[in-house]
Parts: sequence; C-alpha cells; structure tokens
Amino acid sequence: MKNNNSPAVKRAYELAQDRYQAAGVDTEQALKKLATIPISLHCWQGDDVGGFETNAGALGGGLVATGNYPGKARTPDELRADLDKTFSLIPGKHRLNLHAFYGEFGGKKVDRNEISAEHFKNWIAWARSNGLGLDFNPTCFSHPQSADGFTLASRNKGIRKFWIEHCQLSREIGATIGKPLGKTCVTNVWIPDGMKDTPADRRGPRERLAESLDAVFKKKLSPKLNLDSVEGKLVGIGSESYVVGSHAVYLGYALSRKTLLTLDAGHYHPTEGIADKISSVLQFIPEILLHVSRGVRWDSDHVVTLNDDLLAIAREIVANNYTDRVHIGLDYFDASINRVAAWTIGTRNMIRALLIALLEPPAIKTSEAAGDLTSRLALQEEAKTLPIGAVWDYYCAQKGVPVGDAWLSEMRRYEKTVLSKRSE
Ligand code: RNT
Ligand code: ZN
Repeated sequence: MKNNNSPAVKRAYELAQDRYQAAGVDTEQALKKLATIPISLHCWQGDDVGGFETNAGALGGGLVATGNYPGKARTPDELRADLDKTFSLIPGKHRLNLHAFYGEFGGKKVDRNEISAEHFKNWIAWARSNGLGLDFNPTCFSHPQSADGFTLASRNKGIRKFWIEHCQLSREIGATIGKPLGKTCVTNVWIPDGMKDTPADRRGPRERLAESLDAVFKKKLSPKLNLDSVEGKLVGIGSESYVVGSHAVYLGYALSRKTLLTLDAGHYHPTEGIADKISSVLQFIPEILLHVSRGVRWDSDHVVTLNDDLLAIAREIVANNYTDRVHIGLDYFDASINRVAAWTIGTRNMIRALLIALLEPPAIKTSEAAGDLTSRLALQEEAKTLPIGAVWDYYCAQKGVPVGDAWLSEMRRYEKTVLSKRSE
C-alpha cells in the first residue's frame, strides 16, 4: 500500500506543523529547502563495486564487499533499472556518482587510459531523461597496473603515467558530462596507494603523488562543468601501516592547488567523525565533497543509518548554511542485503537527517548566543522528540514516493519480478 493520499498523513502533518510553529520552525519552508538538496547515489552499491569492463578482474585496492545476496546488476541496463526503482522510492531529485569502470565498452577491451565520454553516452542520456546530475571517479584499483597497491605514487614511471592519463581522461569525461546535463560534475580522485608494513620512506611516495596530481590537474577545465576533488584515507586493507594520500596530504593539496576536498566518514580514527571537519575546512576551502558512509570498527562501508554521526553531519551542513558548498555523496557497499534496499535505506536516511536539521528550533542557537547554555542543552534534547516522522511522511507523500515502510513491499515486488530472475 502506498498510503500517499492517506488523510492520516495529512492530519498528522498539520498537527506537527502547529507543534513546530510553536517552536519557531516553518515546516513548509524546511520542505522547500530540502527539495533543493541533491544526494549523489554511488553506482557501486548496485553490483558490489564490480564495474563493466570486459574481462574484469577481482575487486582490488583493499575494498571488500562482503555477502552474496542474489540479484546483483550484471549489465549497465540492469544497474540503471535498479537505480530507476531506487529513485522511485526516494523523495526529491538527485544525482548518480559513476566510477570510470562502469563505462559501456561494447565487449571490447578498452584500457583505463583509453576511456572517453563516448563510453558513458548511455549514462548521460539516461541521466538527462531523468533530470539527474552525474558525478565521476577515476577507477585506480581492480587493475593489473595497480597490482602492487601503487598507482599515482608508484616508483615506476610507466605506472604513474598510466594512472595520470586515466585521471586526466576522467576529468575530461566529467566536463563532457557536465555540459548536456547543465549540472556541474564533481570528479573525485581516490587512490589506494599505501603499505601493509612499516615504510622506510614515507616522503618519496607523497612527493610523487603531489607531482602526479599536478599533472592530472594541469589542464584547466571550466568549474561550471567539472570540479576536482581529492579523497584521503587513514588506513586500508593492505595499507594498514601507511596510506600515501592521508587527510593531511590532501588538505594541504586542496588548499594549495585550490581543488575540493573529499571527507569520507569511514576514513578517520574510529571515534573521529567528519561533522566537525566541515566548518573547519570550509574556513579555507570553498567547497567540499562528502562520502557519507558508516564504518563499523573500521572503514567497513556499512549502509548509512540514522545515527548520531549522520545527524551531526547533516546539522553542520544546514545550520551553517553550507548547502551550496557541500556536495553530498554516499559511499558504502553491502552485498549481504538487497542492493536496491541498501541504496534506499541509506539515501532516505541522508534526506531524513537533513530534514531533522532543517527543522531545528532556532532557540537552540539563540540561547547559545545569549550565553544561556542550560536552555541550549534543554532545547537540544527536547528537539529530539519533535514530530519529525509526520513531516517526513508528508514529504514522501508530496513527492509521490512511498510513505513509511511501504517502500519495502514495492522493493519486494521488484525483487520477485526482476531481481530473482537474474543468475550469475
Ligand atoms: C575507498 C574510498 C573510495 C571508494 C570508491 C569506490 O576507501 O572510500 O571513495 O569507496 O571510490
Ligand atoms: Zn569514499
């Protein structure tokens, strides 16, 4: 049951509206604003970071998608169909984040340093007809040239050159994508380079990385079409002792070279969140990209849940008026549950967290400004049980997507009629 026109949803909303109004919050305005914030869904949740290259190899770069839930997308058409389904369960207009190895290569071997926008023309046409924006990523893993765990920071000049070319082409594709969609593409560079055990030289690889990145970004592209971002990391599988592209490296790089910086929620110490970093780095960097993820004990890329970390991230974006400067992307991959559900759960949570932030009673901020920290804490705690659910349900109904857990039965229907017909 879709429940969309249920009078109960409307009634509950009207009661909630009164309640929020008493707290100084205009729910209509919050919903209007919410509709303008796109979330970039990561294509790689749909097939366990597999990609569509001819003779694709195993997943590399220390990335692991555990689980073998049936029905994963095997072709670009299947992945798009799964995304169509997912987008029909999520309120608002959003974006898709593509990785380079999701190109359509027509059964031919097209190496990473040979890709072009031509290989993404179906994605562009699909995004266009659905009013979606696209983002892009060079794929610097799962490839023989990254077999020893090094790419842009490799000692080997030929290997560095190969990945520089791949990243250069990726940016060009980003810019080409940006044009027909009329929406800027954010191209994010993440590389796996690092060492399992204690390095003897921490400096050399970082110098080589900076030099390679300078070559990658040498050509100026219009920021209206493409924005470049760099993503650091603390540790990875196989890079437990040293990651060349640490947070500090990329913070310095982004500041000095004027690129965007990507903050991935799973890429810091286990108790270190990214929420506090948002207003820190935005003092000095105009725009950032987020990879909203959920690490459980390590960078495990679990499906994003509505936990304190997520609420804090959304709150920092909204409370500081950063919605134009923060590009919100998701980054997780769970192969142990239905993949359409994984996308839907995480994205609905991201939007829900933004809504909660938009509904924050203004008295929280004003009490702090007045030095009344007692009221600040009291109001922060009271705000937690304001009728957010009624506003969220109404938003879903307004946007024509299932209310509450009604999306689950729609997803099950899709699973039964489409996903269960797929075999490996
Ligand atoms: C890896 C990074 C990176 C990848 C994707 C697939 O630790 O988070 O963003 O997850 O590029
Ligand atoms: Zn990431």
